[in-house]
Amino acid sequence: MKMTFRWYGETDKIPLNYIAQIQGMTGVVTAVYDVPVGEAWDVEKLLKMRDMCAENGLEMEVIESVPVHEDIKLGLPTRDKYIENYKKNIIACGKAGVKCICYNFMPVVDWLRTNLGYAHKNGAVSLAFSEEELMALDPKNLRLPGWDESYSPDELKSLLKQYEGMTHEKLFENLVYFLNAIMPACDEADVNMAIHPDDPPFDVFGLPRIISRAEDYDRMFSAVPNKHNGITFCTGSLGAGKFNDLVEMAGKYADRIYFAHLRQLCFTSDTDFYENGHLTEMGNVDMYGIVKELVKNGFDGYVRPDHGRNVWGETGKPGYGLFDRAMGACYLSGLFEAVEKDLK
Ligand code: DNO
Repeated sequence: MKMTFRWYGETDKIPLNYIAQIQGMTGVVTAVYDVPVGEAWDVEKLLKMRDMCAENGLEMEVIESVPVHEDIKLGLPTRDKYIENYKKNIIACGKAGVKCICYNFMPVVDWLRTNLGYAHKNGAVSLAFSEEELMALDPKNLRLPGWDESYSPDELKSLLKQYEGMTHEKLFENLVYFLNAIMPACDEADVNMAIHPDDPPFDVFGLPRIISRAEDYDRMFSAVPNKHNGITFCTGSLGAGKFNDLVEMAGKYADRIYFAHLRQLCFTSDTDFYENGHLTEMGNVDMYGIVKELVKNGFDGYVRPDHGRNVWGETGKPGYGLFDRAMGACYLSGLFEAVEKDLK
C-alpha cells in the first residue's frame, strides 16, 4: 500500500512540505480545481503540479476527483461531449504519472453531513450526521467543504428538477454507459478508475444512489468487468449504513480496491453518528479488521486518512485539518506494518 494525503492544491493552507514531514507519506491526492466540471484539463497544469509535489519528495499518483458532469449522470444527449473531455482528462492524467482516479456518481450532492462543528467533550470538533437534521435541510441551498462541484441555488433548483423521475435503473445504465465509454482511455493510459461510494449510502432528497452496498459492486463489476474499473473503499461512507459489513466487503473486493479512504464513525443511534479519530476503539468502524482483510486478500492500492477531527485548536476546512489526519496516517501505517508482518 501507499499512504497518501489529500491536498487541495496551491490554495490549501497545508503546505506540501508539511505533508512530506508526516512519516510514511508517499504522495498527495489532489485535483485541478479551477476548471469547470466537464471541461478538459491542461496537461501542462498537471505536469506542473506533479513537479511541485516531486520537489517536496511526494508523488502525485492519485487524482480525487475528476468530477462527472451531471449530463452524463442524467444520460442527456450532450453527455458524449462531456465523456470525450473525460477521456482526454484520463489521458492527460496518465501522462502526468497518475495511476488512479477517484470519482463518484452521486446525483447533484456529493458527501453529506448535517453538522460541520460537532463538539467533543475533549475540545475536538468533527463532522456529524443526524437524520432529523437531514430532514430539515434545504437541498436547494447546500454546499459542503471539499465538494468538487459548486452550484448556485438557481442551478441547484433546475438540476433537481431535471432529476425528477430518475430511477435507480436508469442511473445505473448511465453509469455503465459512461464506464464502457471511458475504459479504452483507461486501457491506453493504464489508469484505474475508483468509484467513491455514496455518502451516506442511501437515497437523499429523493435522488437515487446506486453505489451503496455489496450488491451494487457486484452488479457494476458484472456489467463492466474491465480491470481498470475499480473502487474507492470509503469506510466513512459505506459505514454510515449499518447494513454494510465493512470487514467482509474489504476482503471480498480487495483486488478491485485501488484506493482506500479510512475514516472512523461513532454511532449515537441507529442512524446518527459523529466522526472520530481513526483508531478502532474510537468508533464503529473496525479499522483493524478492515486492514487485516485488505492485506490478507492482496490489497495493493493507495490509502489516505479520511476526515479527521479538528484538534489542538486547529481551524480550517472541516474534516481536512492537518493534525488529526497526520495522526490518523501514522496510526494506519502502523496498523498496516503490523498486519503485513504478522501475515508474512
Ligand atoms: C469527502 C470525499 C468526497 C470524494 C468524492 C469523490 O470527503 O471523500 O467528496 O472526494 O465523492 O468524487
